[in-house]
Amino acid sequence: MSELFKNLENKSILITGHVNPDGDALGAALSFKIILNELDHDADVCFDINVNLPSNLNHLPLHLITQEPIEKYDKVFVFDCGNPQRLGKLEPLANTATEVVVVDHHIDPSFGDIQIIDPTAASTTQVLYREIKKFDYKISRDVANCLMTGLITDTGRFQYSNTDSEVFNIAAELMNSGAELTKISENIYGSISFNAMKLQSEIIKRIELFTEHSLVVSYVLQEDYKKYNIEESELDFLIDSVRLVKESNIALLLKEQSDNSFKGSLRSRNDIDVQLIASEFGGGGHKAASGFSTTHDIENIIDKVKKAIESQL
Ligand SMILES: [Mn+2]
Repeated sequence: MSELFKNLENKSILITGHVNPDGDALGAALSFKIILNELDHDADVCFDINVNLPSNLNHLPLHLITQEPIEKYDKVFVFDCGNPQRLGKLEPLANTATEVVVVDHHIDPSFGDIQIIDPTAASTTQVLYREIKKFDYKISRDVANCLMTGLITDTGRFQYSNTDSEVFNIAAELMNSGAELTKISENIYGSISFNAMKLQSEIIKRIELFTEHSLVVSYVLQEDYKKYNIEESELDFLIDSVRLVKESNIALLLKEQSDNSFKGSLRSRNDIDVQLIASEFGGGGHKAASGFSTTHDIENIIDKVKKAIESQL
């Protein structure tokens, strides 16, 4: 039996993950919630969500998310989050819990009484899937769809370098359990709003190529969100357009925040480790995909990123 399903009797349980959860954090947390419920255990799912969740994840059973957690839990399960600070306003609940279980695929999570971690796994839902397979449990369509969502989003629909044969084997098993691959992919990648499309054309016009560093950069400003009446969370797909540029191996997309700081998304398609670049700004993630926040201006950020690239050449 997996550690995940031990000692749950009569315990108050919280399931959570990083702030503003993505498809992997949500997919893992919601599938775990459904499984616990099926096993007759009550559990709250709650995140620190300070922007609206992107509509391309609304195929997930988001109604299972609790708006307000209780004051204290016996057990806290944390998915897709290697650092307690990334729990945001839910961090105190992890600190006061009797036991914290971390399931993750980031490198060296800095907390958790029990850690179920594989930094080589493509997604947290992959790590969770392995644990589920350790006992006799029939995965329902709802659980399969949640797990598949994490797998699809964290592998860039089975295209990033973290996609290996195990990922395909799990995806095949999830389809046997009823996962709706086409429906999920269509919602996540196949449909964006008209305004998002128009804004994308501006972002593409702004692209700059720095040949020497094999770097491509673009940015979104606060005024863009106003002009196109669109929320930042609806623009997660933009980095995938920016990274298409053939002449570059590293892509950077900067998004201005309401306090005029910037959030940066980095992608790499060669040996350059963008997690190292993000860490220069106190950010993190994975070798091929990382992110950070900074108060530097665009010019300074680009300079810093170039230097970080040089140090890896
Ligand atoms: Mn993940």
